[in-house]
Amino acid sequence: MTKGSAPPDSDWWKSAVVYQIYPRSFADSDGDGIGDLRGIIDHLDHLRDLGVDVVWLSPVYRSPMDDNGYDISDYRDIDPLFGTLADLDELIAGLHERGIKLVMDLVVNHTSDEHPWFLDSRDPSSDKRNWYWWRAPRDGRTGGEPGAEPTNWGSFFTGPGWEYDERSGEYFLHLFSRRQPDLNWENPEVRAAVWDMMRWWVDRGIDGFRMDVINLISKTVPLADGPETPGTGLSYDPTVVTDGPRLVEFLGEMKREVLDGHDLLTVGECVAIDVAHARTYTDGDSGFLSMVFHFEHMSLDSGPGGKFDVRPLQLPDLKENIRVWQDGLATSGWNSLYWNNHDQPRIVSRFGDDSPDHRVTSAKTLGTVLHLLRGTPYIYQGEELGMTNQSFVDRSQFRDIESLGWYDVAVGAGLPPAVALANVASRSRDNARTPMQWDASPNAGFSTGDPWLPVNANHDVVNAAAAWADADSVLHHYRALISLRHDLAVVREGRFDLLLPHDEHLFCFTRTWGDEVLLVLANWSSGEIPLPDGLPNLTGASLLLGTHVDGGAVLRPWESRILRLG
Ligand code: TEU
Repeated sequence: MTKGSAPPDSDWWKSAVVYQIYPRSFADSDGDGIGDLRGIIDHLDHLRDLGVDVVWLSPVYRSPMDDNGYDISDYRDIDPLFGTLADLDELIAGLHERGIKLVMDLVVNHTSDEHPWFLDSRDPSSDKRNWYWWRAPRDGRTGGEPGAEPTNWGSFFTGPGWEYDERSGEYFLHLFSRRQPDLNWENPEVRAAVWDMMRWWVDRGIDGFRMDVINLISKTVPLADGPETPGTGLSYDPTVVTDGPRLVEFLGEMKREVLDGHDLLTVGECVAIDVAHARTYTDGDSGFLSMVFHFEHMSLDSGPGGKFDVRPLQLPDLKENIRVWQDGLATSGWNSLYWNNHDQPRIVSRFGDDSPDHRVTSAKTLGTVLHLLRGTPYIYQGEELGMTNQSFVDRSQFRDIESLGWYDVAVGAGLPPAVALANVASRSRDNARTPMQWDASPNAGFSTGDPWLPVNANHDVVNAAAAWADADSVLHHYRALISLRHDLAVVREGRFDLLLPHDEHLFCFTRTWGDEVLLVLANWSSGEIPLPDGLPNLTGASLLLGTHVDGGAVLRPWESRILRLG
């Protein structure tokens, strides 16, 4: 089945591969050091030739950029940093010409504090006051004093989730930065305004929505304190604000008001979600979304202190988590599959081995394991090149509000700066946001100006031009993985069965579709491993794709094989 030949069906995204673009860091066409829409338009053939079916575009809307665009001040316009609506229309046309669909980012749990809705809402007598969460200080406390916040909810970016407004003597809720006030979805006017905006984009020709922290939009009313996180005086327990009592109702309304009848890809980013909720939201008959993003596999290498409480990954933990989601959504719902995005460090540096000896092989093997799972794979820009983490050696190099927030609070609480720096350096979102590496020229072909974040020094080796020219590159391996999904029903639909669950270095599983069985063998270490007992009979097996051409009884460091069993 070649791309786009399948009959139009509402589940088209089950055979699709999605490519995420973080516009600020993809390609800069006007030399201001910040990526833009024309830069993306200039590189559409890279996406066509890679073979992806969908582009997910992180926000390009008008924004004061407090959180790089996830703080929107006008949902129906493009920020001049990124271009114009005409550029966006040209991007939609250019993608569609190449058989690629466009999914836009929908950020409606919160707006920017510069959005007219919020500017109006600041006035207590405004009819927009109830479009946000305004509350009086905690009983018996004076506004602005520590502990006077209406609830003890912590922000995802560290610190209290409430900001005091002197003028009105009340607080407003912000689960992210204080410049990202949360919308009050209890208010039907808010929902109607969001549906109208979404329809406006659908009418403009887009093919779907990636919905930012969508399982935060329903808060439990009355708002109440959550369980305190030890040593913080705040509650960072995300389940206090996730999967609220009216979320299913709101998603049902969204489906009726916007999604029905449009064959859109809809993926909900869902903090702290579990399999059961994911099944409810994505069930093919009774659900509302095509799929969700969960974070469980992204927190297996961090401790109770959260994302920056860095711990080594235990491979059996990862295998078990993937089995839980593969089995959990095997008969109802659908999985999204990702290692990378604009909020996570580079996977080859995190789960793989980014040393010169093993970077390419481990990047290929990480791709093999992810793309041979059942679900819709997401490739984050640069993942197809095996891009690595940046080497951050000083606080001043970070730009990410989450990283800087955590660093300052951690050091303020007594963590030695060197330890805080090391933790942030390995997990910062800025690792994902260094400029795309197009070639070996000074700014990696990203910009003729001064990039907003420095280009990774290894761009002399790790870049698209070199990858296209090297048949054995990570990029050509990803092209082959994408073709396997397009061509083989067993890859798209086959049942997943994990093998050797407790093995600490091997990740092996089968996919079965009718009498076709694929076996995936992956050495998740930088050492050689002999093929273990407990594998299916390999007699007559044929190699569909591997990191090494010749088989043999030993798996080389980070080697992986996709075998069709005889
Ligand atoms: O991310 C939500 C979210 O939970 C992450 O920010 C999380 O805190 C962490 O970085 C992931 O481990 C979404 C967007 O993807 C992110 O870029 C925004 O900053 C955030 O929402 C607020 O809009």
